[in-house]
Amino acid sequence: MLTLNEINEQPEKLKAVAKNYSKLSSDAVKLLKSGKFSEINFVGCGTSYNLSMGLSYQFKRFSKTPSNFFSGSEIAFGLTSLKSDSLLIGLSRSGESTETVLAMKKAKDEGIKTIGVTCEANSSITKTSDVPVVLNFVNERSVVMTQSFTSMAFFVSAMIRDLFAPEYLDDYLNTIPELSKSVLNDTRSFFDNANFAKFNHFVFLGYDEYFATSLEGVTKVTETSLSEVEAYQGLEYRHGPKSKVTDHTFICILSDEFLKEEEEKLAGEMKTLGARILNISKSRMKNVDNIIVDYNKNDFGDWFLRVIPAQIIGVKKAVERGLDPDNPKNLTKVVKL
Ligand code: F1P
Repeated sequence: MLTLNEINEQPEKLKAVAKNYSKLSSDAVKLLKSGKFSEINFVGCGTSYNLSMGLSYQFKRFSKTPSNFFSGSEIAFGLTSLKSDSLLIGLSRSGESTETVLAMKKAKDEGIKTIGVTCEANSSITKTSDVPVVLNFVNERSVVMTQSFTSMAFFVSAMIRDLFAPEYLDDYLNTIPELSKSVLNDTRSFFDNANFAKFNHFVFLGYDEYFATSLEGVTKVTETSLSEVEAYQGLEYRHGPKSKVTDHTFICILSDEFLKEEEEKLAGEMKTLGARILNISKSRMKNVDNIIVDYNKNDFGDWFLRVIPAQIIGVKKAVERGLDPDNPKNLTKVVKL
């Protein structure tokens, strides 16, 4: 199965990102360091929109420069306009999603500096970027984005450290690929042993970058298994959405060190409502299942690794429902208008 193979290849792809990082990043880092940009904004579609959101949160966590994230259509069709002294970073696996390419072209036509991050050499986005970055060792054949998401997320998250916390860069480049191996192994063994067939309602909860990860969880589980799936900031779940909790509900809490205690209380409440709870975090939660992402800092730098359980849930559920994750319903690999 293509999609599952590409999920399993993520550790080696992340290793390739780390190995090629300095070559891939040098022109982009030079441009980012060269000018005083009023804002650094991110743009993408679908999974690449979730990617843009997570990267904007990471950027804001390390830099005082404002940052926003947009879907391609917001910029392409004039819903929002960008400051002329800002810089736009476009994310696109294919480099061909019409809205993202249009957004980048619009920005460039307005004299806004652009960096395009893609997996496809000579794609349209590379033509509308002052600095194109091509991860040409990521050649996903699936419609569903998995290793392209984590590889592009890792590359730009590393660049953010390069710019604002260079003392962390080497450790980050070495840690993340290793960490992805244990997250993948722990995820596989968890779901191989979990009685999973009874769950048909999935919820992903997280804040900031982990909210972007939760939205990516919605995209993955939707695209592959057509299940009922939703995402919220953790404690928001009490404000209405929890009304749908039954004993067919599977809740993944991507807990963080700021809200951990409150998230643990929430987990307990949802468990009494019948849900099964999986905490995906650096520290354990009591009385629920845990997948520990043993990341050594509180800077949300493991945000894209936490999508791996969602990737596996989607594929497992799809197979169980007789669906083919390699041919997701209604979807094409690239959306062109
Ligand atoms: C964006 C995207 C994917 C989605 C599907 C259609 O692609 O929306 O996220 O899974 O493949 O295209 P891209 O702009 O990152 O190539």
